[in-house]
Amino acid sequence: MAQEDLIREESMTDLWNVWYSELHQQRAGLTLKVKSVVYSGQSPFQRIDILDTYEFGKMLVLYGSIMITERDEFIYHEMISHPALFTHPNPRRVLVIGGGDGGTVREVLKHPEVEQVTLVEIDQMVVEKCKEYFPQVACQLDNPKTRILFQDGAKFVAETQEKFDVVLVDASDPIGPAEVLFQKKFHQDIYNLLEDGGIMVTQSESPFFHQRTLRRMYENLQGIFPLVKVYWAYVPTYPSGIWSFTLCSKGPDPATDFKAAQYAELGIETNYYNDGIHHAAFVLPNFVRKALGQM
Ligand code: SPD
Repeated sequence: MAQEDLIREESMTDLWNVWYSELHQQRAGLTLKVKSVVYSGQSPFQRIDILDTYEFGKMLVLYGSIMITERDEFIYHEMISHPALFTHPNPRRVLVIGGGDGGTVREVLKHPEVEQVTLVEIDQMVVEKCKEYFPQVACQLDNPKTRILFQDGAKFVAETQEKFDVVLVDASDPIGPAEVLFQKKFHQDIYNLLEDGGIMVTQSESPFFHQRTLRRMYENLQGIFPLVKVYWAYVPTYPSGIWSFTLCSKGPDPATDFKAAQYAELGIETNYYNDGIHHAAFVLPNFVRKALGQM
């Protein structure tokens, strides 16, 4: 083991012995040592905490669930964005539902053909606090190509007359204000506002801990879209570490329509996603295939 990987014993003078624990299924969990509490408050929708941790840097916690940490947010945000954007032939208009931290918008705007990204976030306070405490994540929220609407995402997709090429559902968990973002009616409304050949990606929880949620979403989405594919990424601070996304398409297939030349030419800066991961992420372990009823 490299010397720098060894954690030194904390000295006895370290009296700030505060830990954050997130329980998963009430029977397991993740525990992180906290340096300081940066912010704690209550928005009209949820409790918001920002903690500085030794191992993962600053961390945004909504209603007691970790949303982002400075150290690993890039994985989730790259993986919810680039597989769809390097599959759609010309993603000019992109809609992001949720994602008030701005990480998904940051990744979307690495694609020069995107003319406008619309972020629909229900909780204005999340955007304000992330601009203040996570400037490296929220860095594209003031980009002229970014339009932010503080609205209920489900209401927006049900009522808008606008059309989009790509929709990314960067939801929190299926409890509280985000529960509706996991339901069939919401996904049908997204199908309706997608242009021909449009693509939606939704985060679909942990394939280890949340198999019923994932299976139910997968089956509902198969009833709506002609092509539905689950893929995954490793996110250390999410329950179980393995996290799923579900890509739904009216036409383009991430396996056969990957824009390899454009990927090579663009040379975007990423730390997880690359052309190999684009394909590998769709290869599912057997326990996930079984959970989806594929074997
Ligand atoms: N249990 C954590 C699920 C979080 C998924 N969304 C994160 C939002 C980051 N933009």
